Amino acid sequence: MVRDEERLERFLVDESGLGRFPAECAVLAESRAEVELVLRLAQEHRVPVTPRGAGTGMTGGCLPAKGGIVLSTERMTKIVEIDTDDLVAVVEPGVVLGDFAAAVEAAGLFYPPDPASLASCTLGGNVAENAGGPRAFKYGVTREYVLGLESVRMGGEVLRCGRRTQKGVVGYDVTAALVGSEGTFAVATELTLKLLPKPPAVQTLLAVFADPIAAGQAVTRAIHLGARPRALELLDRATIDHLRGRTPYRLPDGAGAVLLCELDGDPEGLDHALMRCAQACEAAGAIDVLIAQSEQQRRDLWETRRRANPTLKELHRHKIAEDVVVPRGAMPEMLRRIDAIAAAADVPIATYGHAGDGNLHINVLVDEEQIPERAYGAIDALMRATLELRGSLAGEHGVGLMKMKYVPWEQAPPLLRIQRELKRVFDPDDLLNPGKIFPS
Ligand code: 2HG
Ligand code: ZN
Repeated sequence: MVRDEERLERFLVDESGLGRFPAECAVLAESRAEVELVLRLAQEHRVPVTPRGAGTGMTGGCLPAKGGIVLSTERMTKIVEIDTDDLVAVVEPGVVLGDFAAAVEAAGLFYPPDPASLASCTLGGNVAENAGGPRAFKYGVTREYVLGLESVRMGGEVLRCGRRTQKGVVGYDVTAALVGSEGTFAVATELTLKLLPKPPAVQTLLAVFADPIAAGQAVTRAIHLGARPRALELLDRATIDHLRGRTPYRLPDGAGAVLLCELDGDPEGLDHALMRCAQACEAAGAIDVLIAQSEQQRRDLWETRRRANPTLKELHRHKIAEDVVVPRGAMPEMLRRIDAIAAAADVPIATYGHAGDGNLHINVLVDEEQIPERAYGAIDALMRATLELRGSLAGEHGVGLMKMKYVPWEQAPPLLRIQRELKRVFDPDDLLNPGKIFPS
């Protein structure tokens, strides 16, 4: 248990920029038995508990909003098994995603979810937030890979749900409900994950555009041509300008937007598919299309993409990160509206993200000490535009504390009520990660 003020500090913050939330202590559980004990004692003494993975979350999901105990699973780092016949892995929640992906790859298999923080985020956190990432375009998000869970409810009861098989329809899909519940239902102590065979070959291209709207149109064209990239990532001019000179891959001067497109599959079909994507980009007005020439160049391109979030953060006092998702066809219109909103509110905005999914990370950048009212106004306008275009307010970063205000904008009272009732089924006294997702 950590009580010492200095050592406790890192358990009180995350990557949301919401600041520090005080708590009594952090418990670093090393086993399911310890998680059970904490949740039993906390229930008996009515102490709030906030579960936590690596703290890389972007919306405050792991911040101890009501104080009490932070329950970290970062020390539960066992990869219990990787079964190459069943295509299943069993892991503890504290395993770092990047370490897991490497172990899976060493066994000749593939685990697709790849949030940008993969070098430090944990699988437990990925499950709690239903993390996405660039490869979600072809392979889907974390939920698609969680076959079964062992978790502990507030009070200490162990709940096993799901299965080890690829299919199964017995009862309600409680596993799916736990994934993405942001640590408000139960604390996962063991995850049974689905694996895939490793794709034999991968190719990556970078298309350069005069503006992000043309890049958005290229996405639609590529899909119409039947191309099925595993990732289609967009960076707008503001993001590119921030990254220039700070990343391993030198992004082209004067680019108004770039699309990073990656395909995988059999080597024979891949060249053809790559050409189709290149043609779609050219037809949408690409100024240049560059194909990664080596594994090193491919890695540099991805490292450059993954630096978008940390670089914008380093260079501005505040970075208010939105994570909206719109239907794919509405993306060019959403990009137009982002420009209009930035101009009207007179705030700089940098946009990048998972264009193939219509999932845009829109970052309002503020250098003043106090975030001005017009920045909040711009966020409200972005949320309104998203809903008008039949989108959703959060694509992959969760609601946590940060987007709570907007949940009733998207969801009607009957849906909100049934979700509150569901929360009470798992945690009747509202002690597990209280004060999250739904405004009181
Ligand atoms: C991204 O697309 C991510 O860069 C940033 O959504 C957040 O990986 C993360 O934790
Ligand atoms: Zn993302």
